Amino acid sequence: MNARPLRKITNEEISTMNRDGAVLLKGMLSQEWTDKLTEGLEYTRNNPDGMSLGIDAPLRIDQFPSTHSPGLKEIIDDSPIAEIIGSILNRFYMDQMFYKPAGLIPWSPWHQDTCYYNVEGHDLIRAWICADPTPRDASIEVLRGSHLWNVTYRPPVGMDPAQDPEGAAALEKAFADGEVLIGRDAHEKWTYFDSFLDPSLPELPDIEGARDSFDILGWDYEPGDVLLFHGHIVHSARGGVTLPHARRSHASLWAGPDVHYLRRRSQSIPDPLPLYDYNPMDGQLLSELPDVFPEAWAPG
Ligand SMILES: O=C(O)CCC(=O)C(=O)O
Repeated sequence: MNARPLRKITNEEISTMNRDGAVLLKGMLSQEWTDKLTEGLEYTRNNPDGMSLGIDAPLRIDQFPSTHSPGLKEIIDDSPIAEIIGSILNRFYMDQMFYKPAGLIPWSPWHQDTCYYNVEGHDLIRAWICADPTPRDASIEVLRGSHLWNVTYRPPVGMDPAQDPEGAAALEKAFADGEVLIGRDAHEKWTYFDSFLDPSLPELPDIEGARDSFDILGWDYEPGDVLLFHGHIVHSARGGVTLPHARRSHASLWAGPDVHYLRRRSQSIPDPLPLYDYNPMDGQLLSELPDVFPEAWAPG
């Protein structure tokens, strides 16, 4: 299948991405790639692993699905996504599936992605693609420009120290002792609830309660489009609407030159499995670990 996008990303789209922190690229992927995406997502849904959350629930989330779904691996390795991202950034970090069956579509709450991962840097971009037409009411919304806010918010997941002070104290100690809070074994069995709701991070404002006070961007999405958004941007996926078909999305995270490892107390998603062999140091660039994060695409 052709690894080239249907068209080139324009300079205006790159400027919009840099200014707003998100851009919807219309008509980038051929029908063959959308079919491959559907196949890959259905495979993931039918083959859950220890990190699958909400099997048969209205919101199913899988982590690193391309490590076991052949179709999604093709999407990461061979589809135009690498070139689209590569014209801006060039290392694949990880991917996720968000599967919402037909019927009442649940919300994915407002959050930033950076606080979930043991990485830091400005050159972090998410590519969100969907196998189904998705009206704005069920698709991603972002707070325009929030990728430039110099704040990391508390993720809306994890063990709350107010509920379990002893458990929290043990995690605080482990962190102070230099441990990675979510270990290698998480790749066998793990959910968001195994992470730590870091009390030192500020809570997100009540965005839904005061929508008019925020500059919110959203889009109607058609299969073949590629939504790019910055890893640090505040975003959510809307819900509460009824769709006659499923809303099956795949989000991959890509890193550029300044992205480095940073052990976080708020880590809510395991490190990529091969990274556990390297014991990376805080500040170590991902580009210094080319066996784990090879260049995904280069011009020419
Ligand atoms: O697709 C969704 O429902 C949520 C996606 C999301 O929040 C993300 O990719 O970070």
